[in-house]
Amino acid sequence: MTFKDRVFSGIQPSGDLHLGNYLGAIKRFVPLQESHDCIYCVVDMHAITVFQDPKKLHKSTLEVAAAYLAAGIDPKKSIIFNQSQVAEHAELAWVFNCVARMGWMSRMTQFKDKAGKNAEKASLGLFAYPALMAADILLYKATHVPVGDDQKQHLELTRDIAAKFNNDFGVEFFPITEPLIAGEAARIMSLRDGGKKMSSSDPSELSRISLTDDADKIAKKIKKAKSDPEPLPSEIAGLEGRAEAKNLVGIFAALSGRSKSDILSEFGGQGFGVFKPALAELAVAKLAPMNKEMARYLDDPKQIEDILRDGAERASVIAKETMKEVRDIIGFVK
Ligand code: AQP
Repeated sequence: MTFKDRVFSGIQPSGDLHLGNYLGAIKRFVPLQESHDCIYCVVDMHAITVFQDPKKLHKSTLEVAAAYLAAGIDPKKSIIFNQSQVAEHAELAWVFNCVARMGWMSRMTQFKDKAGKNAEKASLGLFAYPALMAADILLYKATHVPVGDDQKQHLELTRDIAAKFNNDFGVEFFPITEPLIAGEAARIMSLRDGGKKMSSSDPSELSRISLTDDADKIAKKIKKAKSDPEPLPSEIAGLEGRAEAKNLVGIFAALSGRSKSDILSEFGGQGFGVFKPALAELAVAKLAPMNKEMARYLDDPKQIEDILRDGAERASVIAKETMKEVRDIIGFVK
């Protein structure tokens, strides 16, 4: 069976949107609109797997939607909506809770990282998160999912769930989704520790550049970013064992749309005293227009809420159709 090419991706409204979210996900969502039907979701039900202050959740949901719009996602062409407005996400997630195996879920490294030593106190939702993510994607029979490298394991689980559902019921109903993970920005690392990914839950604000940071903050964070005393190499091989240098060069490459080797041929032999100001200037130039656009959208929350409601209505049409067929396949009486 062939499936219509369709892209789905989402971002949690769980705090500061950062450069990793932008380069690893949002920026890549935009050009896909030219070649695919795209559905971009603000995954608020994922966010509540850890407690969220209701006022902050509301504000962050509008911020993620504003970031989508400011980056250039066209709400007429693509669907932009928040997950909780389409109840079928939760319904299909339950079905997938019954398809996925405990052993598969127990191997998810993100749960282990986020729950840490306190797994007993983590919510059941945090454990089941990847089944909800599979439901988000497969509800729309999405064939392609642009995400950062940290989501690779969850995408593999989505493929396993689709294959097991198809196999258990003897159907070819769900596609085996392809992850779209590539490029210099697949994993942006913390500015304070090149061994950790840039993340909104890092307690140090200096570890990440937020999409709402002004020019001064961006410049300060890049100036304080961890580096090393050596000059930059002229070849990529010279970045081995230099996690922080590799990360900063990767950020430069992703922001400028150039390759790492191109950046090194320009900056090879120069120290961070030269490279960091150039990176700060580039980051400010690339992020300032987006920052301004986000603020403009956020000045009119009603407009964003209308866009999300309209998107949810359009998403619901597809979601309802899928769930109707899923209920038939499973044998639920209607
Ligand atoms: N550091 C990163 N580099 C590249 N891509 C990244 N993404 C996140 N961090 C990086 C990508 O952004 C999209 C949305 O991610 P999410 O909403 O699932 O949030 P997350 O991955 O949980 O992001 P955080 O900031 O790291 O949150 P916490 O701290 O809660 O874990 C995804 O496509 C993701 O790959």
